[in-house]
Amino acid sequence: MYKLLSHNDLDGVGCGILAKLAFGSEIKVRYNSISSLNREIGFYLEKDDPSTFLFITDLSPNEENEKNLNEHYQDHPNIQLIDHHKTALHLNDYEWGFVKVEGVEGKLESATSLFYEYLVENDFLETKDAISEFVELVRQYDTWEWEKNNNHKAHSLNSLFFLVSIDEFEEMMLERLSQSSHFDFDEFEKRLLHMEDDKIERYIRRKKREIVQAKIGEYYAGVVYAESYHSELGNELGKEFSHLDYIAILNMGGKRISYRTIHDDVDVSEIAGTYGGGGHQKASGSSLSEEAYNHYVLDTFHLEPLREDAKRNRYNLKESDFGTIYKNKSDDLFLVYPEEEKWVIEKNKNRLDEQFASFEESEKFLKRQYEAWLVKDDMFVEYLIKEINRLSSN
Ligand SMILES: [Mn+2]
Repeated sequence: MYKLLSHNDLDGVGCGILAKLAFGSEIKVRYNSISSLNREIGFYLEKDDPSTFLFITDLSPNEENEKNLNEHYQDHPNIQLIDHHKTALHLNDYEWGFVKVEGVEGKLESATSLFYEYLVENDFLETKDAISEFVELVRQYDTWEWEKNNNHKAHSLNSLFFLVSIDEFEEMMLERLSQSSHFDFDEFEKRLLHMEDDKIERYIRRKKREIVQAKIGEYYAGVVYAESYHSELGNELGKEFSHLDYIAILNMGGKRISYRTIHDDVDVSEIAGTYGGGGHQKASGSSLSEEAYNHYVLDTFHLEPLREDAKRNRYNLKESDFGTIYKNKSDDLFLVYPEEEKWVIEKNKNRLDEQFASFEESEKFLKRQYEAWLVKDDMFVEYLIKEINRLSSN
């Protein structure tokens, strides 16, 4: 018998689907959240027949289970862990661990792509176009390469994953992958996915107007309430407000927090760890403990939302030699401009002491300290006219 413990997201379930294609009724598959994996590993070690071959994909055990699994492996070498998260690289020290973040030419791996290779190499599964195409869509979604490649099909696959239950999704995909020569959506799904896309877009637009900024510990966080689309939100809000270190997404009903960052130098698994949670460098979660409640809810409840930068400007542009104008909620006006190889900021015509090596740094400072946003062209023009009038009357 085989058993697979995998993550409950698209990449994790992708592994489960491949496992079922390869082993059929010979494999038992259990999908887990990051936190429930260790309970399942404990269950395997205590209750399952020790001859059961265990796969773990897209997730990694805690330190204690890492030891327990290794002990088990000494007597029963029937464990294979396959993961692609940087945070799991230390598991490569074990014979049963295989963790690879990047493949050739910097291609980012996913658990599904690694597991597919493993199954094919070990003759558990034969390659087939439909399966390879499915695996590639999962990989692109999980690594967000789809966005760079503008591969909307990958995003749609994840939307479909959330539109139905995991069981239904598994069943649909198993049928499609075993019967079709190429992977595609049918006409009904395409229409449904189109509507779903619009819905996600509207949802994100609304959340952009609700997010508040808070300094929590040493980090600047964006705090927003949302029950759905956490990956999309984390990514979109992270890019819109890139001066923030990370986005905290609060699910009040579920009493959970998701932490997402788009930055390589912020590790949100550490932040989740301070509230008893965990996860990966760019995506993690914790429960909403009393301490977390105080930091993220109580201390931020009175705050006004951040404002987005003006989008369709032709004159008030970032990194302009003429200067760029920002405003904050107290109606202070800021001018950012280059001066002798540095970038400087004026606040209501008074020069701030700080100097910056790049425009990005000056803007980050401005947004962190003052929650300022890029104003629309009409305000920029108004400012210029006032300046000209002032200069000509002198
Ligand atoms: Mn993954």
